[in-house]
Amino acid sequence: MLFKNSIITKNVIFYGSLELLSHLYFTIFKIMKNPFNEFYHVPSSQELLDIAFSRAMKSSAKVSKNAPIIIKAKKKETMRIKVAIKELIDRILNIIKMVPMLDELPDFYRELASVLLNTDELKLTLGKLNGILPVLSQIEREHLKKLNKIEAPKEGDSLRRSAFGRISSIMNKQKKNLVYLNNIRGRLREIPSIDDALPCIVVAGYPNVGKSSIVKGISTNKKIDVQEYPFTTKKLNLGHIEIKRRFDTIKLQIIDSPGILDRPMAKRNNIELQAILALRLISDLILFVFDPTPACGYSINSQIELYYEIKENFTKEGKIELIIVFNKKDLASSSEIEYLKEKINMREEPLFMTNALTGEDLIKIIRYIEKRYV
Ligand SMILES: Nc1nc2c(ncn2[C@@H]2O[C@H](COP(=O)(O)OP(=O)(O)OP(=O)(O)O)[C@@H](O)[C@H]2O)c(=O)[nH]1
Ligand SMILES: [Mg+2]
Repeated sequence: MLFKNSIITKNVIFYGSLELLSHLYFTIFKIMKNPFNEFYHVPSSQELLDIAFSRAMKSSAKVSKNAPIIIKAKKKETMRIKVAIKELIDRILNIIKMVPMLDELPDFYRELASVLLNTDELKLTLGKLNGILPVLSQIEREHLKKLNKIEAPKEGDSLRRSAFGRISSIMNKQKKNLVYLNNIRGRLREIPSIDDALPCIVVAGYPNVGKSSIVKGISTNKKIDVQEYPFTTKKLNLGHIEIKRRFDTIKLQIIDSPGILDRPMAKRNNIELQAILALRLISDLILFVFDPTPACGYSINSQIELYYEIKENFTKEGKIELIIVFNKKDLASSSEIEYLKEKINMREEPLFMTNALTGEDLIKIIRYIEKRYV
């Protein structure tokens, strides 16, 4: 039966002999569209039951007018049971198919998914959902067999009721699984669609230093949330910078990432790990933001440690440029600035001192980026 191995079947469709499909698959994911974009709303078990039963009750069997009443009853109830079960099986299969195969996704999406959710739990949930399909078929077979032997129309009615009862109890046991899928859907769909063909700037740093204010100020994304407390940004926000040239326009991607604390990787939470993933897997240029003042609530020495960690681990031995921004220049004293400069060995490198609150000097970052990419 097809659905018995529906998860596996899906694999075969993508990776089997259907070369055209797999080609299409890789073409789509080469530009790294969020593969969860087509993970649509997952209905609740009650919604699924309501649809299935209402379609079943509206269905009509083809039966001649003159047929004996018992034949009419058999056909009518057979049709109702068949329609209800088919409706449920089709919809459950659709739900399973909507969830991309995590193991086959591009690194960025696969790793981000495993940060955002427990992938074993997801696989288990899909397995459980898949597991009820043969049970539903079994209910259909059993009841159709019994329907064949009825001697009065009333018996047909009660057989159908008994089938619907069993279907309901099976579906109700899936309540939690369906709710779970709908919840993770919300998280996964928030992952930005990164275009692999466009450069990607990742803005990183300690929490509350002004990363979001900077991205909001220099990109097209004006919806980014800025607040006075740390860890306001809990996910990756994508914005764009458009550079007009004489005959065309270049589009760059810029990612506002959550704050990262200076601590061992194993201790970092799922919010920080999203920023680490963006730095490791999609950055072409890193904008490291410092707050040289105590305003962000974290010590400058911790920020310096983080800076060195990022420089050592995510610049691919200098292949990825790291730009330094000293934000909150309106609050910073000259001794704070000098201390920071000395600690990070600032000599020739471009240094941007900004006030992202007013937008002052953000234009200098834009000019630098323009020069670099034009
Ligand atoms: N005085 C001053 N305040 C700033 C400046 N830039 C940002 N802020 C303020 O600092 C606070 C934090 O700004 P955000 O842009 O949310 O900082 P963030 O680094 O994105 O913070 P998280 O998302 O929590 O990591 C907000 O209250 C901003 O208004 C600046 O240049 N000067
Ligand atoms: Mg932020």
